[in-house]
Amino acid sequence: MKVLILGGTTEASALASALGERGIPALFSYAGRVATPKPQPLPTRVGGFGGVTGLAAFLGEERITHLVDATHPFAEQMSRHAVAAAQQTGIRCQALTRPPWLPEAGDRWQQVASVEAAVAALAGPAERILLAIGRQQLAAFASQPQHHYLLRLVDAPEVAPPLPRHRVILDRGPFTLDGDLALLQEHGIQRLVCKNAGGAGAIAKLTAARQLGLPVVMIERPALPQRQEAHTVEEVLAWLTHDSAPDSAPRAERGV
Ligand code: 3Y8
Ligand code: NAP
Repeated sequence: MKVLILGGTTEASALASALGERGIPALFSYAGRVATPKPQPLPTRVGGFGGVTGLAAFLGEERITHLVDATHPFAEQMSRHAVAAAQQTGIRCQALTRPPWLPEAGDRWQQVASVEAAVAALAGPAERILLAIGRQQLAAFASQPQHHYLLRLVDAPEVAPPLPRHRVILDRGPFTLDGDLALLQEHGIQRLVCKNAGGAGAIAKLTAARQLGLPVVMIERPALPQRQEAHTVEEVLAWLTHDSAPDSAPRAERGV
């Protein structure tokens, strides 16, 4: 058995630790989006594969037997490529993902379907807005220049974002409730924009917004291809163990 983890999330890191502790042969993969990605307890590669063809070739060259797509729910293209490469090569593939957040009593969410819809939702008088969607999609908000944006980024942007009034804070999650409460209060934030990432790493800002009674523009997830999904590391380990059992056919099929 040899596992390839497509990483970049808290769940991917937890799976990497579990495989490392069990001595299960595995590789970890980052896209190379940030300058210093978190070190992993597995051999790690950084950078794209070169599309579906490149990924399929990599799976063969590295003799991967199991592909785990533990990328972020918004990493749509990587997830589509993982499904396609697994189909092409016949290699088993499972996604490790977390359920979306759901609004609770006291939440003031405006759920939108895309970044573009989130931009449109900001039409109106100037506000102080926490834009907690990272770096890649900031330019879209240039069409709502009236706001003062607080941008939380992992790395300092090479070029200033095209937002006339903005401030950058550099921070990498997982985030804490105390930290996010202080951030929202210190900067007088009046509205948040974020992605429905799910998971524990970025939920603090939503709890803080609820406590402060702040509205949230929540960008819902893109549709992902049909695939086998696990929500916990234990489910992935069971899948790997079951698959590697000497005769992994279900008992009923073994006629016992
Ligand atoms: C490079 C690798 C771990 C993983 C930690 C999780 C939690 C903290 C919360 C906010 C939201 C955001 C952003 C975020 C979170 C975890 C997780 C998560 C959101 C790192 C990491 C990589 C990235 C890429 C980066 C994106 C950006 C998105 C910042 C590592 C730290 C906003 C997503 O500058 C850039 O180009 C950044 C790009 C993709 C979204 C964007 O479009 O800008 N993540 N984030 C991965 C790679 O190269 O393959 O160093 O850990 C990982 C984590 N970021 O092991 O503990 O599991 O989600 N990441 C979002 O959710 O909206 C921050 O500020 O509140
Ligand atoms: P994406 O748009 O779905 O993927 C774009 C391309 O980036 C892919 O086609 C692939 O390039 C490369 N890629 C993506 N993830 C990779 C990985 N783990 N290993 C190797 N190559 C990868 O991806 P994204 O949304 O930019 O996310 C990039 C990384 O950041 C992922 O690891 C993801 O888990 C992490 N992340 C993303 C978000 C987010 O909000 N999108 C949040 C937290 C963490 P090729 O086509 O050349 O193979």
